[in-house]
Amino acid sequence: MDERIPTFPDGFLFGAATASYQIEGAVKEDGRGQSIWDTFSATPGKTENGDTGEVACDHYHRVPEDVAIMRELGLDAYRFSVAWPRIQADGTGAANPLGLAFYDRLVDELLGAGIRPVVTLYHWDLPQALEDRGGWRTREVADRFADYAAHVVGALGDRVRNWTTLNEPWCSAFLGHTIGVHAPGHTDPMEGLLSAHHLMLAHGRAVPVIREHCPDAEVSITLNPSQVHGPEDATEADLDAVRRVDNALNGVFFGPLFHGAYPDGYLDDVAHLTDGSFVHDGDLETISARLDNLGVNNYFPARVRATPEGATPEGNTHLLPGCEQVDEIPPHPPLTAMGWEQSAPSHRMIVERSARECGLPVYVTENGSAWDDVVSEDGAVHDPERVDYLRQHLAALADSVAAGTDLRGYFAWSLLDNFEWAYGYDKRFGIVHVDYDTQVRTVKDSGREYARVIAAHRPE
Ligand code: PNW
Repeated sequence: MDERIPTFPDGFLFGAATASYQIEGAVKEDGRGQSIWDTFSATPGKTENGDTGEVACDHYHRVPEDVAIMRELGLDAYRFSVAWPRIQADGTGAANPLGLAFYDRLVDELLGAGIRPVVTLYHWDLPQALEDRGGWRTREVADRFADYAAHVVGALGDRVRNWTTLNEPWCSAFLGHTIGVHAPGHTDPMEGLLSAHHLMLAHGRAVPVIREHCPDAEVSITLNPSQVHGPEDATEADLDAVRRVDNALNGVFFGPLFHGAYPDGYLDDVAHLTDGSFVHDGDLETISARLDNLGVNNYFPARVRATPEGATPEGNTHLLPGCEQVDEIPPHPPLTAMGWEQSAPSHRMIVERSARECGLPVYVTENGSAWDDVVSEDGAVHDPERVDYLRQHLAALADSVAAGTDLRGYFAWSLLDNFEWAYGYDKRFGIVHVDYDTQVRTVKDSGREYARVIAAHRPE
């Protein structure tokens, strides 16, 4: 194993990330309303073992302890998300002071520990009441999101400068509305497209609102672009499959956000679903509002080919609009516990591509891997695979920065083992282990390794 410490320039931000529904628990406390993930996870068959976020890591009651762990690791920054239904139980109207007070305490605790808060406004917990009115399938939700943003930034904008509108709108739109494995669990290609557009519209409406309430804000969005690989001996049909999947995963967001238009050919590839009339005059101007940086989450690359004539498509990618004749092909080993390929070179490629597309500074806002971790007899959690994954990915990113990529920071996913959505608590991504019976936290070997990298960047 390569034990050299990767070197990043001065000021490079080392952080860790979480999301509200995955760690907070306390779903009925202090006036929190129901979210689409409460509904989805309570629906039989939707999550592994019927797991829900009802208790999760009980972070809602453990802020001082969790911030102390961050301090012990030496983190510069902590990326967390605000639960919309804590601020507006039904997604509209006045802000709930008790909901705001929780994030207020969290921010103060972080600042007291010298840790920069990096706040995401939406990491998938839409108020159920808005879902009942059509959720992301409707344009109206964009205005609701801008109002919600005003409440949160109005309350925290005097202390928080780093604001991210949405986490991974691709997942909200297409895992939630087309593939159906995330809340609200629908399986309609057109719903995915509409939702993607309305998510971007919500983002675009929120950007000026954030700036108004926090004039020195650094505003961003976090995407989950994926490097798309074809087979080694790609035919022309395979290359067209790669192009289509690249549009369906990446271009569908890069285009409107950074180029003011859907990518060339995309609306043609989805013409069997829509005439494009969901794009209203002015939408693309709203969506392409100027940002200060881009967040990139990446875990694994996509590998696809054209489905052979007459065959049934393999995998889920063929469900995506415009990708109907596409096969997923096997990932290259070794795989993580998620079955995901571990490719640091692909990670570097997609970070560089993202930087070119947006023309802005980039942060890796999530990256990490899941393994079947256990606390061993010595009381430690030995996770050599995660240590190796971390080293490989940091090394690839350090090389990229040295080659001129404007990458400003890295956030490990995740600070804590947590509720891994449809996979429930089976899949552990933390650099800190959580015992869900006792809520005891144990820093894993990977957490210690990350701390070692961070410490090496501190002045003597
Ligand atoms: C991200 N995919 O989700 C999320 O931002 C996190 O909340 C999550 O815990 C983490 O990655 C690990 O899964 C993704 O299937 C979920 O392509 C699924 C996919 C990508 C990202």
